[in-house]
Formats: sequence, structure tokens, C-alpha cells
Amino acid sequence: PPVSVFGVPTDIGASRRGVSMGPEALRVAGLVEAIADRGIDVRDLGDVHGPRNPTSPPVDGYRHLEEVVAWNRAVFEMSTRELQAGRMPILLGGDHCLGIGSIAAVAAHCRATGKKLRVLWLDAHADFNTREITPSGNIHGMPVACLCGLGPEPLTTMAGHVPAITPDQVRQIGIRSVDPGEKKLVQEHGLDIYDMRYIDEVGMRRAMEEALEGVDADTHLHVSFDVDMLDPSIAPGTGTRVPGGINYREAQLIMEMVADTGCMGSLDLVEVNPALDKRNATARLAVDLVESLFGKSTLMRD
Ligand code: DIR
Ligand code: MN
Ligand code: MN
Ligand code: MN
Repeated sequence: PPVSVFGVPTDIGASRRGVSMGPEALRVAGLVEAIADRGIDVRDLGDVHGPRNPTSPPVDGYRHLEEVVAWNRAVFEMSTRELQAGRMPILLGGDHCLGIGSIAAVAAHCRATGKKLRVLWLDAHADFNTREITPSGNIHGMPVACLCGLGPEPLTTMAGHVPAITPDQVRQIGIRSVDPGEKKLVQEHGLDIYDMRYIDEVGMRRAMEEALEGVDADTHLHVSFDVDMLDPSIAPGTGTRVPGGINYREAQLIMEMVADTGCMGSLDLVEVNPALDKRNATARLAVDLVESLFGKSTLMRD
């Protein structure tokens, strides 16, 4: 389908500032041109707007809840509009709390159109914290829990049905940092997590085959890509770097295998922090990976 790119310049759900500059960094790295060069009809809709970051401490376990809700409502509206127009929304974050609005929109759209939904969550973190167990109060550590119905009411109800998604619709890849309380919670909810140990043991090809199992022509595949999935040596421009991440070849394979399904219907590109980057390397790498997501490959294959 044709593609609509929009920026969401905020770091409202993170504790380090700077991912608010992510959308421009991705544009400067040539994201829109790279998609257009694949022969795809792509429009840059500019940025959505929301409140400034007050950098205040957590209240009742959440930092900036009111502002996070406002930004996610704006994302929900933009994503919904583009999905209804038959276009593929690409969200340029911004921090990963924005996945709540974007995936809530996709969940509502799938419910309305009768499509199955699969969410591929590419991240170093499980993002399944709640106010009781969060070590930080940062809502970018909570989006998967919120989407699965665990969280504050304005965030869990965004799709119009609660939960917006169920854990069996989610596959997480690249995970290597899960907080102590979060570990118990992902286990209780049966989240399907391909962590680094599993990837080391079976290899990325098999991990991705398993993660994409059951994806067919009736499936809307949403890819939520937190760039901290990547090893910090190749992606230094992000706020919560965790060693031992996905290397360049593994990342390319993930993207090429997603492209092979032909089912990607929406994408989040989040947590690019130009203030921590080296000459925009992380945004440039993200663009390189997006080319693969849209079918760029070394050879023609069948
Ligand atoms: C940590 C960090 N688990 C938290 N989460 C991050 O604060 O909840 N997610 N950085 O991307
Ligand atoms: Mn994340
Ligand atoms: Mn992360
Ligand atoms: Mn390239």
C-alpha cells in the first residue's frame, strides 16, 4: 500500500531527553527518499503536536501521564486516519510510549476490517512494566502492558475495546533487559519472547520463522522497532543502551524476512536520540534497515 510518514517529536515517556529530535534525524538520514526509491508512493505528513516535556518526577508510579495521554491521542488519530485511507502509517518517534496510540489504532482498524493482527516488537526491553513494578515511572517501559490491558484507564481504553491486544498476538525479538517484577509479569501473561539467549542458541532465521508463523494474507503485521534492539556498537544514538544486542546481519535478516511476508501494514521507528548519536549513525542505520523492510535485497530470490 501507499505509505504515510509522520513525526512525533517528544521524549515524554523517557527519562533522558533527546528522542524528540528523532523525526528530523530520520528525515535528514533520507528516510522518505529511501522509501520513494523503492518505487513506493510515500507522503511525509509532517509532525503531530503535543505538550512540552515538564521533566517532572513520577506521580503514583507514572511520569507525565497526562502528557503521554495527549501525545498518544494525537498518534491514535493520525494513525487511524491513514489506515482508513488505505495507507500504511509510519511513525517516527519519539519514545516508545507512542506505540500505545499507534497500535491501539491498528487494533481498532483490524477489528473493524476483520483482519488478524500480529505485533512484532523489536526491542532490548519487554516494555511490560506497570505502576506497581516500574523501576523508573517511565511510560516508555509500559506500552505492551498498557495495550494488553494493564495500565491507567486512558491508555488501556484507547482502541475502544480493552484490552486492545492480547499477549498471543505479540512476538518480541532482541530482548535482554527485563526488570525483576516485569519478569514475573511477562511469564504470567505468557508473552512470546525471543530473547538474546534464544537467538544465540537457535539463530535468527529460526527465531524469525517462529515469530512469523501463522502470518498470512489475512494478517496485518505491525512492526514496532525500538532501535535499542540493536547492539550499541552499531546504534549508539539511543537512551537506554544494553550490551549484547542484535548485530547488523541479524537486523537485516529480520527486516528481509518481514518484507518476504508482504504483510507489514504499519511501522513505528522509535527511540532514535540524536543528542547521543555519532554523526547520525543510528538514524542512518535505521533508514538502511527500512530499505530492507521495503524489499531491498542483494539478489532477486524466489
Ligand atoms: C526499563 C527501561 N525497563 C523501565 N525501559 C526501556 O524503565 O521500565 N524501554 N528503556 O525501552
Ligand atoms: Mn521499547
Ligand atoms: Mn528499549
Ligand atoms: Mn542502504
